[in-house]
Amino acid sequence: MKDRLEQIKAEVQAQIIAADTLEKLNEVRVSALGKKGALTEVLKGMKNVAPEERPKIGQMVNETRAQIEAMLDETKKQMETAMREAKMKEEVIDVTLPAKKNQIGHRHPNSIALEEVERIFVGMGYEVVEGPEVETDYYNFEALNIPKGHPTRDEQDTFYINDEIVLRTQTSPVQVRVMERGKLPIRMIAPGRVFRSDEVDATHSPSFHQIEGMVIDKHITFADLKGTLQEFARELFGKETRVKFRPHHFPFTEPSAEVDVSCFKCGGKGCRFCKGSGWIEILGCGMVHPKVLKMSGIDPEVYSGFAFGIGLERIALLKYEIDDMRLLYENDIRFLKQF
Ligand code: 2U9
Repeated sequence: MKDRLEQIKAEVQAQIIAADTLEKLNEVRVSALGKKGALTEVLKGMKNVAPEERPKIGQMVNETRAQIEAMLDETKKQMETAMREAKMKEEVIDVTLPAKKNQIGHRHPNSIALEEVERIFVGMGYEVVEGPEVETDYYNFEALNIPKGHPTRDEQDTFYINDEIVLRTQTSPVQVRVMERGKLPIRMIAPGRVFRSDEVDATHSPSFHQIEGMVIDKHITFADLKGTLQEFARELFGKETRVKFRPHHFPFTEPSAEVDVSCFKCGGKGCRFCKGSGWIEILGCGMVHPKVLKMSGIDPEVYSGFAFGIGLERIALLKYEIDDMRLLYENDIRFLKQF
């Protein structure tokens, strides 16, 4: 019996040495001392031992159990100490190392330009309204006097979800929705992302941003439009800025115009920036077409209004003298940090 106990002790000791994790050590404890363990087997065999031998054998089993428990406890303690030391070593902080610099983001030139434009119009009493980027054909085209087959549908070719659902080509649908609400007068700007199926180059992108504006009230005239945009241009490009309205055509406004500002680099004398002309084109505008008013439930005999559209990227490129629109979409922090 003594030999058997010595044998068990040796086997368990070997298992303890082989155990390299706390989990494995615990498995050794269970297999050695548990209900189905080797020592319990020995105790179960006591019934075959002569009664006078039993106390002695019982004592030997208890001693072996105590020795095994001591080995297990000692090994567990050593393992825990080793693990703690390894963790401390791993997590050691070298206070002499230079601190990591926090990378702070930067506002995008588009955002800076948009905030500037919003500030100017909010200062004139305009409301900022947003709307969906995925629109129906009706709101994006029909309600703006661009029926199916109209040539403007080619210029503003877009991405079709299906025959009736499109990615908006302009933010004008936002104005249509506001007009339909029927609450007049209206004085609003609608900034947001728009889409056109254009190839990417230095001045085009299939996704860009616009800020459109609209005023509708009784007795609104082209003079109101001129005064408003003149004031806007002065605020954005400087007090000396002059504006020039060139006749143009849009299906949703009549009459329509494109607006140039005097070059803020040379004051209008002509330089490389304005390609020698002294003028820079910044936006399109016009009086809201009576058909457009009528379609959204506004009586053109009583109310009139003006509207304008500005390409946000164009403003950002001009203001910050960036010569390639693609830079605005690359999110290179070295570029963005300059503004
Ligand atoms: C309604 C009625 C009229 C919005 C307008 C323009 C002129 C215009 C261009 C500017 C640069 C588009 O991003 S761009 O290429 N836009 O020239 N937009 S008038 O007129 C409206 C809008 C809504 C109900």
